Amino acid sequence: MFNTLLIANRGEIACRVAATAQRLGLRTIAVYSEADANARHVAACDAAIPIGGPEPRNSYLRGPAILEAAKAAGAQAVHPGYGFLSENEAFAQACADAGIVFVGPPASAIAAMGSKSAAKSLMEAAGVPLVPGYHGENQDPDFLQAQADLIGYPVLIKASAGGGGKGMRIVASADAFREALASCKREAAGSFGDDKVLIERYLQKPRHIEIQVFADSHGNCVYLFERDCSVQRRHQKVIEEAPAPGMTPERRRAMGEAAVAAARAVDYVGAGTVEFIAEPDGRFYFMEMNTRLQVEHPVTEMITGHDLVEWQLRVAAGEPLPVRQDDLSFTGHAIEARIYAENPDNGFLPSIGRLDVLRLPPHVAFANGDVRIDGGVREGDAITPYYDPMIAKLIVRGKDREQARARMAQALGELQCVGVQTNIAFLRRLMLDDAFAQADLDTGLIERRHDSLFPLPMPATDTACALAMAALLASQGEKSSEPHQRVAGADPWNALDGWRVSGVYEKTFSLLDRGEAREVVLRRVAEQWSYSSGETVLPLAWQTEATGAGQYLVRIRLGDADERATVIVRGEQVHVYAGGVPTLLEQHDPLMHSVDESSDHGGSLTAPMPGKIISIAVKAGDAVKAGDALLVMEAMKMEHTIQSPKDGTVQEVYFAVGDQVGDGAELLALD
Ligand code: MV4
Repeated sequence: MFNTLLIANRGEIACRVAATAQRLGLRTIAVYSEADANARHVAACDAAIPIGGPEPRNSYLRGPAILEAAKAAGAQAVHPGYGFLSENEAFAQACADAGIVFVGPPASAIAAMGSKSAAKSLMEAAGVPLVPGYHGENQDPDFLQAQADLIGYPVLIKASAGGGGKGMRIVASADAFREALASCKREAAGSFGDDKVLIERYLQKPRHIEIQVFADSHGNCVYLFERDCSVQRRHQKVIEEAPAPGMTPERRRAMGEAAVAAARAVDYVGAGTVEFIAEPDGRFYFMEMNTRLQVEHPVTEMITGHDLVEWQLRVAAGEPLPVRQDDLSFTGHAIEARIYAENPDNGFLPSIGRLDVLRLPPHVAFANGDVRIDGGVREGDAITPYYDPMIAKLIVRGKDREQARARMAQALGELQCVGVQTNIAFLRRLMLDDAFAQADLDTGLIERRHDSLFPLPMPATDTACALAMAALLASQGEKSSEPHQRVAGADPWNALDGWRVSGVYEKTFSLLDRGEAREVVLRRVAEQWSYSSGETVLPLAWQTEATGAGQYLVRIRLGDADERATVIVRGEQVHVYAGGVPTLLEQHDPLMHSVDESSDHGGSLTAPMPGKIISIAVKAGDAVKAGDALLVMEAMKMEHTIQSPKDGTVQEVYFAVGDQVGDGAELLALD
């Protein structure tokens, strides 16, 4: 085994790799960009080397600078993580040429899987099942049309050099083929510099099932079963699980053996994933091979009990695989949810900002090995526009899918994250969704279930309002409704304005709930407290305990119901974490500004992050309504729709399709 490992990545995967490397006694070297000088992965490693500016192309994508860092640090090996240089053939080769071990497959295997059509030919020769179609050299439109007619419609035209859903066209019938072909070739030439396409039968309700494979440099290759990653949104995985629901032992073996054949066909070494697309009846076809460790590898680790990063390091050091196929088995069920700083109610736009509060397991219940968190950021860190806005991966295990799903829903309900918007509540709804619960999985699940996954926001409950009120009282020195628990010597009534001193004490709290004003009133008549909001009047008792700056553990009895919550008061915001559903309320001074004003975004609209304009839906003079799509930006490999914040008329659009825009750039003017 080597003694020094350079980790050519950042965030959770860099932390993940560092943890295993350190357990094995290796010295770990981080590299970092200017944006990451104080990042968690830098702190996690034994030493760190700066490699350039915040943009990936100036740092984490600079192969030569990273190799120099490895040499300077005396590292014998480089782990590329995922993304960045992990599937970069030139970097893998440059490492090999420099005598430094690239923890991944040989450059030749990366190259062999890089082209879709070449990979399909290799797989065909290796006996791996392919979607019926044509992936040859002949690109004559008449010939391709004839192939499509033979396959039968609908067909899918795919750019050979494409990936991640780019450069694909569904063609429903023969008369639409020519135009779709021309358009797909135009996009492929523009996006990939290569207009070669292939034609496949289009599968209508596909599942994404992938097989984890592992090969060593001694000719051994095994599969570690499957992961189901069907729950995706715009080709971004949202939930991954293992094993795949409904998988039979026979099909598991057939897919595993096909995946091993695929790996062997390219002389694979290390961790790899063979992706299949599966039909509802279980038939499966090779899609592509990812020549790296994947984001979702923890679900495989949870059910097999093997540390895949340890295997990677051992294999890279020339050791044989620790087990043979027959030694491998799995137990239970694991689910991973990707927790992102993004806003599900606005096209999943990344939410940039500081993570003021981040409470992840093990503070949640059952943190006993059945819950795992792979995180890349700490409380107080910033989510920047430069990198993928993933906060953490939450992975849970249960004895079966039902238990894992219930635990995931519970754990998601207990996460506390203040400062940026997150997809946590969305993920929890997904866990509780009927189609997901019944494992009715396919790549269209999120769209199909849109109405139940994006419910109209409900008004805050009286319980949540009372909990918020109790925390606000605590922040003003009124810790409990029990008189004897008041701080000795302090006169709480002085701390509170708005009390009437005539036997009846009364205080009104003006709150904003989803932008709407809501008044809740606390009253005391004799020794009896009450909460009222609208028509509701209920007896109230409360008890609080400060657990951090602006953070309270609150217990209330409202009517005859007991409830407890963590409440975080941050500026005007009051975050109530109770009963699995977080509620955000805001303190609102009705004299300071009207509700209308506070929801008015003014006349301009700015870019929420740096990126490229890829389409514009409006022009000067167009009337738009709040929520209308105005333009689409691409940033961090994802598309983001910019919506109108209000009804109005477009005055001017300042950019054109293809323009690069900076963070905060004014995009258009609305009257
Ligand atoms: C397909 C398909 C249906 N039929 N191929 C999308 C990304 C690319 N790697 C392969 N993809 C697909 N190929 C045929 N013949 C549907 C998809 C597809 C998809 C595949 C896996 C996971 C999510 C997906 C979402 C939309 C479309």
